[in-house]
Amino acid sequence: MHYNLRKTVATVGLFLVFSFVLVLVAPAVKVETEPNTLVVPDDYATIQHAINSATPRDTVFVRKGIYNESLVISNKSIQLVGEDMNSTIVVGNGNTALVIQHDNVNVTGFTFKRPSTMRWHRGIHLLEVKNCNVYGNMITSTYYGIWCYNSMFNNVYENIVTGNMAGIILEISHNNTVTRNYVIGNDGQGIGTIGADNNTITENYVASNGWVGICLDGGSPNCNNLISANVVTQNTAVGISITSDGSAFNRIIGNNVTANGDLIAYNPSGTGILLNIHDNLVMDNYIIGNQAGIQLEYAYNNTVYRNLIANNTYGGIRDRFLSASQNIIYENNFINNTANFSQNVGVNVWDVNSKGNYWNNYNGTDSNNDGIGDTAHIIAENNTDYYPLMEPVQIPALEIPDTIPEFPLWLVLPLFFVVSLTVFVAKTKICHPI
Ligand SMILES: [Ca+2]
Repeated sequence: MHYNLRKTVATVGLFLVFSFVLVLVAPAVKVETEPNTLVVPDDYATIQHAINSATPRDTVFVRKGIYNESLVISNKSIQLVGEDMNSTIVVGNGNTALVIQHDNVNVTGFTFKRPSTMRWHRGIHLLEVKNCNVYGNMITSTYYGIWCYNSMFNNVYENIVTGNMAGIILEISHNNTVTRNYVIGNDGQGIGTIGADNNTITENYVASNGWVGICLDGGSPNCNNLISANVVTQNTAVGISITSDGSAFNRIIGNNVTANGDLIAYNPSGTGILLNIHDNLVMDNYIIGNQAGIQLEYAYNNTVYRNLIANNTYGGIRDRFLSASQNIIYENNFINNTANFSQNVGVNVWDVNSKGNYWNNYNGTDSNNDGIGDTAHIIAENNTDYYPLMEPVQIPALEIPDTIPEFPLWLVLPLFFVVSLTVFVAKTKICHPI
């Protein structure tokens, strides 16, 4: 009897305790609320305060103004939206204007700048994140404009990145897209990758950068990247460069690569496309009016197929160190280059399946009218096109959008000239320190 009573009391007690625990736990079950919009400076005096107060999926909306803050988004997925790109300005007062350290963050509508006193400063730093979107911003006067580090599946698009030391850098970052950005007048490289694979760099306007337009280098291998449908023009040394050891299986397709390399003072590196590696594909590009069209340096097993290579002043293809070999170069149009091919002792292949290249200086005949010249075209020692084409190859038209919708050319062109002047002044200062 006593035993049963005790058992009953124990059971009832347990039930009460359990119920109590349930009541305690119930309020902790999260109810998904509608996302809110936090307005700066109406609701919060600083952007960082609003970020700190936001809950996931909220929008922090920032009105026009100049904000001297360095921002960190570290623990939640939010939208950070500026009222107007040109007049919602964040002047970062730390090393970085904005650090994103959480997945699924979107940032748009700002100008990010460096304070005049700070040199080693970054605009937007994506640090170990996924699925973030950075679009419709201007980043200017920083050291790295946009720096993705150890980040994947992010989209960087339709930004204006100008007057920085380097424009957009992907470091140990994979599967990102960099699309329709204006990358103009940066001191060093426009877009660069360092140990980065499987990224897509497409439809960008990459002009007048002080060294290389699009640079796959950084001393680490960069593999399986796609560089397509970009306009790459008037970069001081090189338009598109793949140079780091082990960089393979990258595809450079359908780009407009014009007037790269300093066309006034001879630059030994000056070229439209520079390859210093192996097993990459260069296809359907318009490579016109550069110093050299394509420069090969110790490059081997690359395929150069169906490009228009015209009016380049230091060779259509140039083998700078007499070192390129086993590259497969076929069905290209070589037209009016100062030398269609210069300096070679390595053995390269100039025809595939009985089809070579079109050479505007080939003088042979075609007695059977099959479109292939009767005699081989001797290019250089160890380099012969055995099947020179009588007519130019049909190369697909470039599929490059005329303008980025958000930034029509009437807005960008004046900016471009201002930036060119600024870069020139900045360089003058560096060259002649007081
Ligand atoms: Ca023939």
